[in-house]
Formats: sequence, C-alpha cells, structure tokens
Amino acid sequence: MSTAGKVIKCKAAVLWETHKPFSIEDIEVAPPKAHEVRIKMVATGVCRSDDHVVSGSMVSPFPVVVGHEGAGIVESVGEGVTSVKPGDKVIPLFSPQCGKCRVCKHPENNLCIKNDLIKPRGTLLDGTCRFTCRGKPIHNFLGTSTFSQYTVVDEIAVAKIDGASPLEKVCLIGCGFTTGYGSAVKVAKVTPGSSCAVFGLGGVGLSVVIGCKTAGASRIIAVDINKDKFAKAKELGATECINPLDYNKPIEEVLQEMTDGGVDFSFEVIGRLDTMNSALVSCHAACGVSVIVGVPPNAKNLSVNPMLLLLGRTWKGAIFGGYKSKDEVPRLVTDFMAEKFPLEPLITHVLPFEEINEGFDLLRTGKSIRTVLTF
Ligand code: COD
Ligand code: ZN
Ligand code: ZN
Repeated sequence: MSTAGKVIKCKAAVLWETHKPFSIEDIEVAPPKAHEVRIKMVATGVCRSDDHVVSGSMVSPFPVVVGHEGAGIVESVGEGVTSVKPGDKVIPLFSPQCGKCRVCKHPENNLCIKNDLIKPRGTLLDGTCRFTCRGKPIHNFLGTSTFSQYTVVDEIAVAKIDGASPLEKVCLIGCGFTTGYGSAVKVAKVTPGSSCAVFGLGGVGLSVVIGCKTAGASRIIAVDINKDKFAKAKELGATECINPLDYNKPIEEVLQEMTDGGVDFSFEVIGRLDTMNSALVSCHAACGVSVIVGVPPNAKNLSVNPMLLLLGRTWKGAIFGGYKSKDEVPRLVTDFMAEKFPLEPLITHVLPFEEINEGFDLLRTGKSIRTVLTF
C-alpha cells in the first residue's frame, strides 16, 4: 500500500539535549510539501560534525534529528518536484545547490546561500520541520537529518545517483569522502608530480590522501600524532608518514627540509589553530597552496604574520570539497562505480541503525575511521 501523501510512523535517533546519548524514538514524518522529497534512508555515516552537535560545539536548535552523510531511496515527492521520482537512489545534500543564487551562479564556488550551515535554523526552507515525536516538533539538521528511517529534504538538497550504486558505501560521498577528496582535486587543484603534506589522518584526511594520489602527486607526506594511522595512509597513497612527536623542532621546519623549502600543497584536516599555522608555513613561501579543511574551534582567531602571504603563498578553504553538490555528487558516484577511487578502506565498521550510540563511541575513542549505520 502506498505511503505517499500520508504521515509515516517510523524510528529515528532523537537528540533531546546536548551531552546525552541518542534516543531511538517512534516519530511521525509528515508528507513532503511542494518542492520537497521524502526519502527512505538505507545507510548513513557517522561524522564528526554530528558529534559536535552532541557536545554543543556546533550550534543547533534542539530537539533535533542529526545525521547528514546518508543515502536512500525516494519514497514520495511533493508538488513541482522534477529532478527525482519515487524509487530513485539519492544522496541528501547538507550543502544544497539552488542554482539561482550568486554563489551557485559563480563558476568556482559552492556554498549556496540557501544552506543551513552558517546560521542554522534547524528547519527546511519554508521554516518548518516534518518530524514530530511525543507531540513535539523535532528540528532538522543541515536540511538532511539522516538518522531517521524516513526524512524529508528540499529538492535543492538531494541528488539522484546511479541506480546500481551500493548505498552503504556511497553514503560517504554525502560528506566525509567528498570533503577531503575535493579539497585536493578541486580546491587545491593538486598537480601531477607535486609534493603534498596532509595534517590529520582521520576519514577526511585519508580522503585528501586519496585525492592527492588520484591527482598524480609524487610525494604525499602524511602527518599525524597517532602512528596507528600510518598503515592505512600508506595503503591509500601516502609516500611518507611523519609524527610531530618524533622531532625536537617544529614539524613545518621538518617538512621544509624534506621538500626543498616547502611542499606545493598542504592540508589541515584536524581543526586546530596551531596545525593550521604549521600547515601554512610548511607550504613553499613563494608558490605553495595551503587548504584549511578542519573546522576550527568556535569563535577562535588565528594570528598570522602577513609576510607569510606577501611572499606568494595561497591560503584557502572550502566546504564539501568545493563541489557544487547537486551537479557533482552524481558524477562522483559514477567515478566510484568506475573505480576511479575506493571508499571501502574508509569504512571500518558497519552497525545496525539501532546501535548508533556504539557508532559514536567508536568515533570518540578513535577506533573507527568511518562507521556506517544501516537501516
Ligand atoms: N597533529 C597532528 N595530527 C593530529 C593532531 C596534531 N596536533 N591532533 C590530532 N591529530 C590527528 C588525530 O590523531 C586524528 O588522526 C586526526 O588528526 C583527526 O581525525 P578525526 O578522525 O578526528 O577527524 P576526521 O577525519 O573525521 O575529520 C574531521 C575534521 C577535523 C576534518 C572536521 O573538522 C571535518 O569533518 N571537517 C569538514 C568540514 C566540513 O565541510 N564540515 C561540514 C559538515 S561535516
Ligand atoms: Zn544557491
Ligand atoms: Zn560531515
């Protein structure tokens, strides 16, 4: 029996307040309104940003259904939806693409002004939510809310993907993989034969390593204070691995000495101010490019000597690897299907959705790279 047009009762992981575990609740999901899409989730990754909501370091209205790295199948669509239809495999887009705003029309940039990332309202575009639990409205997160058996998103925040793609793998294209990979191939535009340094070897940093390798870099120097991360980094393309704790001088000096004055491209994929500075200094003074990928602590500033830039370095950053999401997520899925890059090495754990709290424990204790929850 079709569920289109009806309220769906299902399970979701609700976060009622900060510093509390996720609570698996029975919720109601209202049908999609005009230009909205209701999705049956199949798989979702556990990302650091979801945990930032739990810890309060990322601001979000509560109660909320978080999760933003998912993949699923369209259950029904609201009036006027043309880009997807029921039965399509899709990836929700935490960074949407309206196609009409100044940024969407800019050839190089991707942070559509319709995003709910910079000043989160915790709603869909019309200012309301489609979830209720125990009679209370529950907020959306980044317009995606993938920690629910069903979710509703705006049409500008969903991409139709290859019908043959394995959703329990390509869900990583919804955030972590794309953020890292795009930072190398699209934001930095790593060139063949170049030298790269990647600071931080979590799932996003390893995706930067994959991007540098795909782009043809000849040296990829992986930097982490946890040497247990080195084996996987090497498997994915790192040519050298160094631990700042093994040296009695700053790691930027070590990198400058290793690479004739500095690498061509450096990436900060940790989210710390000190390593953002080290990554900047470790790229070549005249021709280096340094990319900030890690999200810095809330409301913290970095003091930088302008000479570091005056000599010619480029310092940049981007959300979601600089990709225009609705256009480029389907292409990335096609590239994965054509084996242009792997996703499997990033997935260390697969758990049933109900074990979401165990998935977050694995993240917090550093035991996982990516955990995928399946519905
Ligand atoms: N020096 C070297 N390595 C360090 C240091 C240090 N001082 N401190 C920690 N590390 C290492 C850790 O040992 C770890 O291996 C790695 O850095 C960090 O890994 P994770 O697993 O914590 O992080 P990831 O890979 O999941 O990435 C998280 C980011 C830090 C990049 C996070 O900020 C992020 O996801 N940014 C993406 C930005 C974005 O687009 N966000 C929007 C939606 S997510
Ligand atoms: Zn836009
Ligand atoms: Zn994320």
